[in-house]
Amino acid sequence: MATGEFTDKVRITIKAGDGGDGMNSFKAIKGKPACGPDGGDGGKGGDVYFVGDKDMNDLFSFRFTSKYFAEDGEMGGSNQCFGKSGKNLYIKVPLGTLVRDYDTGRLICDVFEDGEQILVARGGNGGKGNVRFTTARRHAPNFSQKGEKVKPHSVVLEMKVIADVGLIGFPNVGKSTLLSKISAAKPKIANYHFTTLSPNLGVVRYYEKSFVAADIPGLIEGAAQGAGLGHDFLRHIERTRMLCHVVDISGCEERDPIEDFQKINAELKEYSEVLAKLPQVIVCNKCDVYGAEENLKAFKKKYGRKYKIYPITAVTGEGTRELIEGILSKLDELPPLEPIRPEESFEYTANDNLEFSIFRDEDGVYVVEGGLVDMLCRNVVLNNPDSMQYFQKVLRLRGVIKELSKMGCQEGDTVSIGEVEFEFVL
Ligand SMILES: Nc1nc2c(ncn2[C@@H]2O[C@H](COP(=O)(O)OP(=O)(O)OP(=O)(O)O)[C@@H](O)[C@H]2O)c(=O)[nH]1
Ligand SMILES: [Mg+2]
Repeated sequence: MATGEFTDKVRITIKAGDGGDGMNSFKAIKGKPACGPDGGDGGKGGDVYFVGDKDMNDLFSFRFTSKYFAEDGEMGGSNQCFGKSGKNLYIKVPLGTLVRDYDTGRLICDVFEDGEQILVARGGNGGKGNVRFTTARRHAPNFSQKGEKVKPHSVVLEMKVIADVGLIGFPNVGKSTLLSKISAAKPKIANYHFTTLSPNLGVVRYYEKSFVAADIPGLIEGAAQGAGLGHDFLRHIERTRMLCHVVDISGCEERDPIEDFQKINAELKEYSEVLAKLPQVIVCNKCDVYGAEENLKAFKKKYGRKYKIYPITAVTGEGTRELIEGILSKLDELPPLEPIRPEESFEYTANDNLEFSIFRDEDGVYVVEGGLVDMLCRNVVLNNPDSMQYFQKVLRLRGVIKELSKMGCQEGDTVSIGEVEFEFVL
């Protein structure tokens, strides 16, 4: 969603660096024919990390750049020189950013702490230079290995504010005024609905204790279905430990505070069980307005036993001290917020896909495709017997041969795998 300049969900493409190719070269000494092999290894590709940054408030900056690629490794050199590794890429995101794979929706990580670095895509390994293929039998290998190529991946970044307390209530009830009184935050305050258009965070300090409060845009009836600005912002209070429900007790907008309170709770419930279950304290604001006293009495009578109720006047700050103390003691009873851990740790790598598929083309050739083929192409050198042996072994182990037979492939039929074409032998 993007409201004004606030962006809390974006899709970007990330890619770790490719590994550099290994070098295939021979020592050159003036006046002599080529001597021994001396091709060095290619460098490793750079990794991609996400890094938590407490000073970022949203994902706005990602609207201008959608591709984030780490540097590739350099090719190996002659004289056994290693290729330089590609530089890692560190992508800064606000705290509370969930990273998901775009295609599968799978959660990759939750960037939760300031400075936390999470590896999400591993750079490809460099290929080996020809010098590394020297054996007792093979003195002059005339081939080298290619670097591992890695694929780009589409990921979705979704930010959910992390705060101890979420301030909720109808528009214009004084949520932002309250936040500005109890913290150093300077949210926009005005006498009309939907003054606040994106979440504001404020740190509330009280002697040696503190907590973070989040002020979100006002909610209205139907918010859970998207009325007003509500729905999209409700998720920003899902990662809070408790809610501070602000009610305009003066009823100055011809509204009934009790009804207001019930309507908002109904919206929370409709949006998610998580929100409905969060502990709440009630703030009855605008106690300075004529008529507030009477409403407060009725409100306390109805809810005084079930909830802690704090009458305040946010504009003057009256009653806020008791409120802060009340919130702090409630927070003491509640567990701390925890990051959402993916079921299994996961990162993109060059070998994350060794699958294959086979189809028969119009000439009757069996064509094998997929990640497995890419891997084979990198490691197999045509016309080299050792290499071809390895190739056949992999085909057998990975079930390619079995699958070909199953499809009716017979001795003598042509099979095509990457650059290799051969006659099928069982
Ligand atoms: N009389 C009186 N007015 C108040 C009090 N607190 C806030 N207001 C006024 O109420 C109006 C709305 O205040 P905001 O803090 O912007 O309200 P909000 O709940 O953040 O509103 P939205 O961001 O639109 O949801 C402003 O004109 C404030 O000056 C109070 O304690 N007493
Ligand atoms: Mg506001």
